[in-house]
Amino acid sequence: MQPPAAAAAALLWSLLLSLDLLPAAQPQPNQRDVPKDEPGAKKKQPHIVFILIDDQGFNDIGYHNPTIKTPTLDKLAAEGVRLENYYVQPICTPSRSQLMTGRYQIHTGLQHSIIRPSQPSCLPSHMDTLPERLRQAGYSTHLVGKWHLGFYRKACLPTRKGFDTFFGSLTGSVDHYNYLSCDGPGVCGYDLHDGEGVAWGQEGKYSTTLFTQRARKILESHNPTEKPLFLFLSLQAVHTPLQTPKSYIYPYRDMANIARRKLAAMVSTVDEAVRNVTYALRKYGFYRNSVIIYSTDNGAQPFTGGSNWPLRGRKGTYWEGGIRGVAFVHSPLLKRRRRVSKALLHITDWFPTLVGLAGGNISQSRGLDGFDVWPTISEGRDSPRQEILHNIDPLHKHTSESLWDTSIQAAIRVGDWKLLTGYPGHGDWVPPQVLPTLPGRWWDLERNILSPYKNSTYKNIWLFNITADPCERHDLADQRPDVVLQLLARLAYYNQTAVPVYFPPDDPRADPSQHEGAWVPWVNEEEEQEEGKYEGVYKKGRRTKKEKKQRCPLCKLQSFFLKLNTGMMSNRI
Ligand SMILES: *[C@@H]1O[C@H](CO)[C@@H](O)[C@H](O)[C@H]1NC(C)=O
Ligand SMILES: *[C@@H]1O[C@H](CO)[C@@H](O)[C@H](O)[C@H]1NC(C)=O
Ligand SMILES: *[C@@H]1O[C@H](CO)[C@@H](O)[C@H](O)[C@H]1NC(C)=O
Ligand SMILES: *[C@@H]1O[C@H](CO)[C@@H](O)[C@H](O)[C@H]1NC(C)=O
Ligand SMILES: *[C@@H]1O[C@H](CO)[C@@H](O)[C@H](O)[C@H]1NC(C)=O
Ligand SMILES: [Ca+2]
Repeated sequence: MQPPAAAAAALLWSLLLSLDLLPAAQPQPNQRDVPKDEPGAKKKQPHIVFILIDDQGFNDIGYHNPTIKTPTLDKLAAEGVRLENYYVQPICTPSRSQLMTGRYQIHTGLQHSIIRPSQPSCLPSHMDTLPERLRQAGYSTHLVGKWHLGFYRKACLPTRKGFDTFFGSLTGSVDHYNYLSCDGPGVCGYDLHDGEGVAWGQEGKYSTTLFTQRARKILESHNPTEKPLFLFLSLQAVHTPLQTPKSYIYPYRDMANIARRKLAAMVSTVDEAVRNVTYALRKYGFYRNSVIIYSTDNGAQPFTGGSNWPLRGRKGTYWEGGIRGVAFVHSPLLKRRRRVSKALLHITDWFPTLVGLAGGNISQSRGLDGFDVWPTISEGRDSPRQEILHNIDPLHKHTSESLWDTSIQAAIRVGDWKLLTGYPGHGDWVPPQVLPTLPGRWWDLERNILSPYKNSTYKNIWLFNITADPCERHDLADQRPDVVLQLLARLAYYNQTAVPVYFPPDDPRADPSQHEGAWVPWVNEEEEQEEGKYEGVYKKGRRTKKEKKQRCPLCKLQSFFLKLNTGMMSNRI
């Protein structure tokens, strides 16, 4: 039996389809013209410092949770504009791809999951990037830290995608001290790069400190009056492995849960890094003409110390805990400071917003999904954004469903309303872990007993008024089939504009053992473009793990649940 709303929706839907009455076919009002203010008045180009944190949860910052000590971040946010209705994507590559391109994943082919180290995939070759547009506007552009947008060929590297310089890692999950990154058992390599070469010999230096030092060097050696600067500081913190110098853990010694203690310490290290960067901005003469943006890339993973409480869900899910991001803007150029903004904003908005601030030209950037939201952030004007397509992932689908494809994982926000279809990921509310030791895996197992898989009558549609119910506790799908239909129609509209998913299988030539132990591009520029080869084809491509012998009777059950659970949210994401 289907839930009534789903059944009703399915019925109405097929009716609409047969009558060809879909609003999807009509032009849509989502894209608004943004009036250009003060034409002719050439503004001074501000220095732009974008600080992206990896996996910092909603409850992992001092101003949301005083047990986390972030005095610098709290102060910068309080003096600037805190973004409290701001959205990112639920995992790394998707968020980063949207930041760099200003486009939704349905328009880049990156709808499905992350780019794993061995996958021959990266940003679409024809698509312009934020740093390219800023460079075109006269900026000097630098990436320090994590890329995670593919590197199988040189044309994918940050230095070929608009950055003058790059110092950092190419893959998604790197050890903070030895810079090793693994893609499955035994497939490990060194992943720290300077420009297009491997930056050997940095073992033992803690990533957050190393990257902050590089950021300071860039500021020190750049003349702020000569050329505007775009610094993208993309820290590996607070992603696993949970590592940080001991001195930062000490203040949290009373925190009983060890993972939480370490994560809190990592956040405090980030706080100090941001203090150092802002200090350098002042010292070297950038600050007065600068815009500092601080943002997480996705929600936290509660099993490794993070917390999105009281929001529902976690990293890798389309519940608010996965996508409602911690962020603020700090700048002496803000017209109305010391504010909390409740305007609906999304990570794709930075592209047009920052190119706009830079006095650049986006008329050649076709199909942007972001909006210039500077007047919203700076002056408190209404957001031009009324909707967010959180995603449509046709490869993430329940099997053998006869409903219209509400079995496909998709999520959309329209005004107050949010609709989720398919399997949105685990929807538990996870309070911060306070017990000293609660084995993550068993805890996971316990939660998974409620897994919707294997239940032929699982739910496919949820509807929430996020404004009234940010924690997603009151599903209104049954009460408001009319709204469900409207939002399904919006999904169908977006789906018409989608490109096929690009998710190629692993390429064994990527193995670092064939490249002196480092993760580096492995496809020659002369070789034919891989892009397009795997369009729309669902190939998991992961190396088949050697089956471990079952040592205990419960292991089978445990690994079954683990498999279900880690489909798209393994620690490596
Ligand atoms: C901040 O700067 C101080 C002084 O140079 C340095 O000791 C510390 O390691 C830096 N912190 C980080 C996180 O980079
Ligand atoms: C932006 O670029 C387009 C196309 O190259 C050009 O026609 C237009 O004049 C440019 N606009 C500005 C403000 O430079
Ligand atoms: C989305 O569009 C594709 C390509 O046109 C189509 O094959 C697919 O069925 C659509 N998805 C849904 C859920 O309608
Ligand atoms: C399947 O899911 C539905 C809806 O969530 C629930 O009411 C039902 O009890 C579940 N059935 C089983 C066998 O778990
Ligand atoms: C959502 O809830 C808010 C707060 O209760 C309310 O003001 C708003 O009208 C609701 N939105 C819709 C579309 O019903
Ligand atoms: Ca992340």
